[in-house]
Amino acid sequence: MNEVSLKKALSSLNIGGLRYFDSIGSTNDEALAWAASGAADFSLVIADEQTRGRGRLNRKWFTPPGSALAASLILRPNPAIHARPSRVVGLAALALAETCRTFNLNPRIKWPNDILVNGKKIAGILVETVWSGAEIDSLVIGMGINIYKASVPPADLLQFPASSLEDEINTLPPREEILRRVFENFVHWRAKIGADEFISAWENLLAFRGEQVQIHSAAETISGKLLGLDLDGSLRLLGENRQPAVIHFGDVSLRPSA
Ligand code: BT5
Repeated sequence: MNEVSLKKALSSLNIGGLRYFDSIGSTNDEALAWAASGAADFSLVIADEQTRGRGRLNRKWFTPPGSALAASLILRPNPAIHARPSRVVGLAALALAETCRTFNLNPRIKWPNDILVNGKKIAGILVETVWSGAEIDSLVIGMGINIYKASVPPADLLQFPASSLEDEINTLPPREEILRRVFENFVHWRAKIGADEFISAWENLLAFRGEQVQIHSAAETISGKLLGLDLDGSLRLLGENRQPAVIHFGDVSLRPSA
């Protein structure tokens, strides 16, 4: 993978710009700085290796060289995204899940930001915002996808089991081709982000739907049956006392109840 092969693979998409790195700290950090200095809509930062890849809550994201995809996409919000910016994590999740489906896999979205295949995490999403006063200037959508087996971190670094595309399917296309599929799906769903169909497609892919789950945050743990999504992408649960509960995005993690 290099800048030339990426530009060629992505040539049918209307990308705003591309910065490719053999090695970088974090593609999201580079994209946040580029967005703040005026990057065009749909500009991409892609790296072969990340040395300081980030998850949420300053957790680490493992991206060893030659094994994974680490990409950050800069979005300039349109009116539909300004109206419901919290749907953007769903946009990335749908694009990644539908890419897995092109390999005949049966992906699930572990709300809010993980893609599971056969119950194991294969990709993660980190959405960050560049503000202009109280307005969103741009969104940076970081996506890490485990392609080859070497991308899967050792089990002692994980709170949740992980896998790679290579572990799940027989024949893998080049990484550039996988990225092209991700961004094609992204373009498809971005055009529908304001529609009800968007929420139902996202909801239909949720992991643990209809099952008992626990939502952990620093402040509390909430248990309930996972029902689906609200219009802003918040998670709807039926609490143990049969009271409905709505979980907003934030630093929460979802686990199936033991
Ligand atoms: C995420 O965080 O899942 C978001 C990951 C986003 C990574 C992309 S790569 C491109 C862009 N640039 C960045 O710097 N970041 C983004 P979270 O839900 O907090 O999960 C993090 C946890 O996942 C870690 O604490 C590990 O337990 C586990 N983990 C780390 N690397 C992993 C990997 N390659 N595959 C599966 N799990 C991993």
